[in-house]
Amino acid sequence: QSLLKTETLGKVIEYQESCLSTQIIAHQLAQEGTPSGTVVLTEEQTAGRGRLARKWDSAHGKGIWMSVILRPDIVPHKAPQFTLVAAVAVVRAVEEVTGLKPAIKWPNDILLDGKKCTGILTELQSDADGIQAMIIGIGLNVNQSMENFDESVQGIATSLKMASGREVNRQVLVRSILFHLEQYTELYLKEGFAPLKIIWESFSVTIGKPVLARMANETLEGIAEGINDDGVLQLRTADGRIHGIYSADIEMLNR
Ligand code: BT5
Repeated sequence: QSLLKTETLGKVIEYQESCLSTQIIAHQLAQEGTPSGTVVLTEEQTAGRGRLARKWDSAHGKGIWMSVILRPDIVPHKAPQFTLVAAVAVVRAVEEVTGLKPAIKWPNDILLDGKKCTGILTELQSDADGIQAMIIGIGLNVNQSMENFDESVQGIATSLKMASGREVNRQVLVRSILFHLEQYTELYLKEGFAPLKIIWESFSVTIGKPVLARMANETLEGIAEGINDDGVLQLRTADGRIHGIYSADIEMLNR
């Protein structure tokens, strides 16, 4: 903690050896009024979660399983932008600490060699007055070998160690992620999403490519033209129409 180079992020740290999910702990702490910047860390999650109640495989001692509580003064529909802000912070930290060059797949995946090394999950506590707390969950595979992953993700997941061939120090990484997350959050609150959009697009593998966007009730195929100033994916279908995609699973089509 004393080694952190941040003003507010990580001034309060809740660490547990094992838990169901750092998101659950973060929600509780947020409700109890914990300050903005509180960080929850664990070695192991027994019920780590992704979007839509999907499972997040969180092997003991092998990854960064972290939730960050922020209380930004923004309207709820801007919250998904924070998933993109957090993704940029993680990519910068991974580059800085390991020299690897990860790519971002809209909205919440970070890839190395085409496989997923990080997932981000942004959840909200809001009421009539607006956002009370935003809980940004970051799951980063660090020191797993293939056999540390659940069989169900062995074909699609990778870790920093698998990509670089070296063990990576998780404390150094956490420090770097929190530093960049604080810097980018400040930039966002001062200047809006526009400058972050440019940085985000420079790391993106989605933009300019043919993709399938799977949503709750339809699937669209098209070219991912870019993201707009709200972080909404702009998908151009064969008929030339542009669709704004707020939430979807994206499959890259290699054609
Ligand atoms: C995500 O969901 O990618 C968000 C994951 C967020 C995890 C963090 S860990 C700290 C905090 N506490 C939590 O409980 N959660 C957050 P989604 O886009 O829905 O992707 C989920 C899918 O990713 C799963 O259905 C699997 O296919 C795949 N997956 C699961 N575990 C994985 C892993 N360790 N590495 C790579 N892929 C994984």
